[in-house]
Amino acid sequence: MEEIDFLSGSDKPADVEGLSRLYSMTYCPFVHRIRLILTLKNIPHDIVNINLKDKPEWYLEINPKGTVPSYVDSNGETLTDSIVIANYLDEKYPEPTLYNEETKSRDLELLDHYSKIAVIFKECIYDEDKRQLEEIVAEIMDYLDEYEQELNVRQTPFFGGGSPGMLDILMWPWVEKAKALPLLYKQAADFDKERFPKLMRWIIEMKEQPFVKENKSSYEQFAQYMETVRSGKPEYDF
Ligand SMILES: N[C@@H](CCC(=O)N[C@@H](CS)C(=O)NCC(=O)O)C(=O)O
Repeated sequence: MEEIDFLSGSDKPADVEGLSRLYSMTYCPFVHRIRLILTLKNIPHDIVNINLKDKPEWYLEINPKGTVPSYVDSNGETLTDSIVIANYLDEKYPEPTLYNEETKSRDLELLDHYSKIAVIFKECIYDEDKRQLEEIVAEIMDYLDEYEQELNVRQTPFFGGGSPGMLDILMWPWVEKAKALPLLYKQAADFDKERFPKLMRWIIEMKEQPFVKENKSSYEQFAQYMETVRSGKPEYDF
């Protein structure tokens, strides 16, 4: 079902007995968060892609905000917003658990701060940030200092400890897509790898995780997709 993009005028695809459903859009980083969790926790589900430019009417009954991701559990419970869905899945499917009690409150704080990076990223990909990319990357690096320091304090490869936890997973989609920025800006920008030795190691370790590999998306295709969005005619297939 995943290949089709459902748009206005389409019929809602029938629910599959016993399966939960993720409403998705292939290039959405917020959806990517949930796909990572569904894979890691081995949760049976199907995926329905929504055309966000021309949304099906029935989708607004599931999520009146019209955003993806939305998650409809096999028991009919409906959740919207990636962090709400992520926390719900972690409670319902505790294996592996994604929070450590000792670090949970700091994780939530860091997650909250991370939304600043997500906002900058969004403004960049929609061509709303007219600064030079070098300046934008400098600002992102300033935000990332806190994460480098945190890995130094924790002395573990992941924020979650010896294996990825909630913060690692919820941060990842933007890291994986970061190389799209120079393509979209057609400008180079130096990321100071020496300033972030722990984060650079973290990226290598994250890339090695089977659930990350399974959901890997190409930043080149993401950039191509964003070019089509900027031109007003989003295309989902390359
Ligand atoms: N806070 C939401 C943000 C979701 C979001 O912005 N999704 C975008 C796609 S990446 C979307 O659905 N945009 C369509 C729209 O806003 O109409 C979350 O964490 O799930």
